[in-house]
Amino acid sequence: MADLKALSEAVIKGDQKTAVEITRQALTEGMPPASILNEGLIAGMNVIGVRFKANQVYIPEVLISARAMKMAMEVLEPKLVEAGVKPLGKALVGTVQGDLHDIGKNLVAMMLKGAGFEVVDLGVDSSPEKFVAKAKESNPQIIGLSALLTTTMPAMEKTIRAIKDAGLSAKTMIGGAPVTQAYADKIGADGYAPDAASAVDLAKSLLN
Ligand code: B1M
Repeated sequence: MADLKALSEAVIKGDQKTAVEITRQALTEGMPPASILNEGLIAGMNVIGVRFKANQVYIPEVLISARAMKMAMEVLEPKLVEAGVKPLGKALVGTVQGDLHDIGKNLVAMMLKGAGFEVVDLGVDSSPEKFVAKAKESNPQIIGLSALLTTTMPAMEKTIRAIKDAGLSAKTMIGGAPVTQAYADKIGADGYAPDAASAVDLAKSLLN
C-alpha cells in the first residue's frame, strides 16, 4: 500500500522520482486524491516551510522540494479536478510595476501552491491596471504584491489604491526585501510577510 509518510519525506528531500512514483501508486490503489494531496504533498511542503522559517533549510532546498511537489502535482491534478477537490483559496501574485525581480515572488507562489492555494501569477512589472483587470477576471481572495526596489515600493501603494478604488474585496498582502510591516500599515495593505513561509501563514489567516 502506498505510504503517504514516505511521500511527504520525498517532498522534504526533493526526491522527484519517488514523489511521482508514490503518487502514481496511491492513485492506482484507489487512494482518495485529497488524502494524497493533504497527507502526502502538502504535509511535506509544510515541514519545509517550518524549517525555512527556522533557517534550518535555505532557498535551494525549498526550490528542490517545490519542484518535487510540482512533478507529483502534474500526476495528481487531473484526479483532484475529477474528484471535485477545491483549493484552499485563490491568490493572485505579481511583482509591481517597474520591478523585474521575481525569485522571491516565485518562491511565495510555489509555497502558496504547496499549501493548497490556486495561484494566478501575473509575472513581473505588473501595473495597477493589470492587477485590477486580472483580479476582476480571476476573482482571488488574496492579492499579493512583491517589490525588491525602494524605487518601486510606491507602485505597491498605487496598486493597493487601485484595488480598493475598483471595489474589489480581495485582501492584499505585500512583501520583498525593502518592505516592512510599518510600510504595509502606511499604504493600507492587509498584511506583510517577511518570507515565503510566513506569506502562506498570512494568506491562510487573511482567508478567515
Ligand atoms: Co537587483 N537589486 N537590481 N537584480 N538584486 C537588489 C534588490 C539590490 C538590493 C542589490 C544591491 O544593490 N545590493 C538592489 C536594490 C537596492 C534598493 O532599491 N534598495 C538592486 C538593484 C539596484 C537592481 C537594479 C536597479 C540594478 C541596475 O540595473 N542598476 C536592477 C533593477 C531592475 C528592475 O527591477 N527594474 C536590478 C536587476 C537585477 C537582476 C535582473 C540582475 C536580478 C533579478 C533576477 C530575477 O529576479 N529574475 C537581480 C537580483 C538577483 C538581485 C539580488 C542580488 C537578489 C534578489 C533575490 O532574488 N533575492 C538583490 C540583492 C540581495 O537581495 N542580496 C538585488 C532572493 C529572494 C528569494 O529574496 O526577493 O527578498 P527576496 O524574497 C524573499 C522575501 O523578501 C519575501 O519572500 C522571499 C522568500 O523568502 N518576499 C515576499 C518577496 N516577495 C514577497 C511577497 C509577499 C510576501 C513575501 O507577499 C505577496
